[in-house]
Amino acid sequence: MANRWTNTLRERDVTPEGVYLNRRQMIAGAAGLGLIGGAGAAQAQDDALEPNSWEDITSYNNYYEFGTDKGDPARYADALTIEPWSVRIDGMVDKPGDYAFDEIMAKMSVEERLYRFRCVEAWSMVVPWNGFELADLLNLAGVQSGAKYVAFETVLRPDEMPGVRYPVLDWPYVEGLRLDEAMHPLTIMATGIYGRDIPNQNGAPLRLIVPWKYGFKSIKSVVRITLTDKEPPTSWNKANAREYGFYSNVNPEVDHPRWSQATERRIGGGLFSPRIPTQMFNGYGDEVAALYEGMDLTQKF
Ligand SMILES: Nc1nc2c(c(=O)[nH]1)N[C@H]1C(S)=C(S)[C@@H](COP(=O)(O)O)O[C@H]1N2
Ligand SMILES: [Mo]
Repeated sequence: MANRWTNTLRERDVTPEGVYLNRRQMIAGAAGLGLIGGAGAAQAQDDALEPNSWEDITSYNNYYEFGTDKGDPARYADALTIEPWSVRIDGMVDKPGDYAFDEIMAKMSVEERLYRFRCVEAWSMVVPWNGFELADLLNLAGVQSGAKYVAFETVLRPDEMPGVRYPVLDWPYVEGLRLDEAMHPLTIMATGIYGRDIPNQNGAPLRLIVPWKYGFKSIKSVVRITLTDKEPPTSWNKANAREYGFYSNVNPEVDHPRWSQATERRIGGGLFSPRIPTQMFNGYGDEVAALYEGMDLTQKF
């Protein structure tokens, strides 16, 4: 059960903007409401966690397969065919195979997670995701004892993705996590936002969300998940290893070689709103710092 982490969720945020909950995400809203007032309510909030508007979240995006302008994904991602969809889960699992999206959804319990989201470019948002814990999906496939890492891959469809004709990245977009990071209860596969199906520009029909890491770790439109015993290659690290490490935990003390990571610009705050301090592990240190005990985070960045 996920209610250990309800400190990330507040009642008034469950259905802001009066959005209609559709069937697929309905469970999410219900689960969310059921979880209110649990242990998390007592936990102090470091900030108000005001969610960004649907408009902000769905119009200011990074999804380079559709272009590098922040408006490109909203402009072009509708062309992506998301039905039917399946995720190949392979490598070191007991039950490798193609898992149909609808079958996955029938087995997973979707809930609302209100998370900070911090891009390595030093802007941020707060997003009310709907999703399920990645651990539940991995357990469905049966992780074998030798597995140490999880590799992820985004769909690659040149006919539907105008951005992939440019060699900005080595397509398909790939990402990876250490197994303990992937199994952490904060790590989810998001399938909705504000109780609605996740829009294509945000990574439909399902994308990874790792709230304590820079946004580029949260790979979109996942078609393959591979359990492995070797650290998998990741797109931004392949593009520039000096600037983007495998871990990419949000860390205000480790600057990007070309800019400071000490502060961030919260999207939606207006042109003259002050920058806000960036928090270690994006504010999730109580939950995740133990994963990195004894590691030098300036070297393993
Ligand atoms: N496949 C894929 N996943 C991706 C990206 C991308 O270009 N392609 N961009 C990443 C980056 S840099 C960020 S900040 C987030 C943006 O997510 P959002 O558009 O939902 O805010 O998606 C991440 N996942
Ligand atoms: Mo990003």
